[in-house]
Amino acid sequence: MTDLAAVKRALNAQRVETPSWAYANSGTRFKVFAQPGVPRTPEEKIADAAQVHRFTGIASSVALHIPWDKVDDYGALSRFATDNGVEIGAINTNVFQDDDYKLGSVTNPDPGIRRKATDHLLEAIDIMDQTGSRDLKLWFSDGINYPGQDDLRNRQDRLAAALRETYDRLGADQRMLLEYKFFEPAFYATDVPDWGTSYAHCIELGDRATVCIDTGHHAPGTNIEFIVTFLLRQKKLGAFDFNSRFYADDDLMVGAADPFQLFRIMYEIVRGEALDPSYGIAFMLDQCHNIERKIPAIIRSVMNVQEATAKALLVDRDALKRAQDSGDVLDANAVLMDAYNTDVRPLLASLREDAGLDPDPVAAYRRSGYDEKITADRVGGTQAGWGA
Ligand code: PSV
Ligand code: MN
Repeated sequence: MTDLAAVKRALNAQRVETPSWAYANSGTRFKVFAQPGVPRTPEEKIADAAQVHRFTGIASSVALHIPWDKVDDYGALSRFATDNGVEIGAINTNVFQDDDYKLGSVTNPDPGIRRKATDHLLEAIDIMDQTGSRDLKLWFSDGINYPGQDDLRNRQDRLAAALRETYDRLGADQRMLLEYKFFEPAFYATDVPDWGTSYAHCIELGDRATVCIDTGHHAPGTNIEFIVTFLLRQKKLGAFDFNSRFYADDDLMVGAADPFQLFRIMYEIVRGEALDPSYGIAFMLDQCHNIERKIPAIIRSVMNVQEATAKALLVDRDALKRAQDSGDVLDANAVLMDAYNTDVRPLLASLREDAGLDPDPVAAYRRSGYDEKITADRVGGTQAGWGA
């Protein structure tokens, strides 16, 4: 029997972090479609993130990407966020958009370029000090396109040296999240291609280095929930970048392509007792809304995570264990599927009502007039974009 009161408590405590760049214009390499009302400044991105929190009640922090969100006064930016009811979350670094990084950033054969890249990572820690952020998120586009282009093993040594210097600069309450991705932009070999590589570097670094799983960064068919449960067992899972994909790193709304996979991931989180924010996992979104309105899409994404979580919490774990222990394959699978096939929308609607929220966050956002207001107000200036 599932304890419904405990399920509700867990859902109320759940938090999802939204990414500043998802509020900006984005697209593919073929075309970026500009949308009316898109933020021009980091403050406007934070204001949009605050709307997602206002209607969902669980999106209380927003991740920044440096230099896309560079400002003169990060203390003031952090106060602006607090005044809007949200906090600054992870600081994402960017060592992939400078001409110098054509052959790599921290793994570049040129020591001068490696220095420049590492200095950027250290600068991001300064920003964490000023914003009170706990997490430094690292993703390296580093890799090579052709066999023989550079020495794979030397590149690992250069990576390890930069990570060590960065890790040693972290404060006692700060953490490093190392994200992996199997290809793109490098096509032959990527320097942090998979969870194993990230995990090995994190072990070498120390307790405060953990792996970030971006759900769009695996080869098709990869069993992501296995990675989740393995890393949890090793206490090395630090964060998610949630999104969904049909083909490559599509960055579509989480739960849109494969809600069953999201449920399986959240089940391993629940089974590992790792859902509560006190466990320390940052459940972040990393998405691009190229053709749909951004704020309601992000609200929908947060709801998709909530729905998958509610279903995972509804799994009758006693019944599941009994079936598993007795080797009843069909019953074990049925227990899991019963939870997955439960319509949790009424439960979440009533939870929102209890919290003083509208039961239908997307409809409430649409009625709020915010979309019309930003469309009318945000005229002139330069719209923020993924990469600007
Ligand atoms: C790389 O594809 C990535 O997932 C990293 O998290 C980047 O920082 C982010 O995308 C930018 O959108
Ligand atoms: Mn990511």
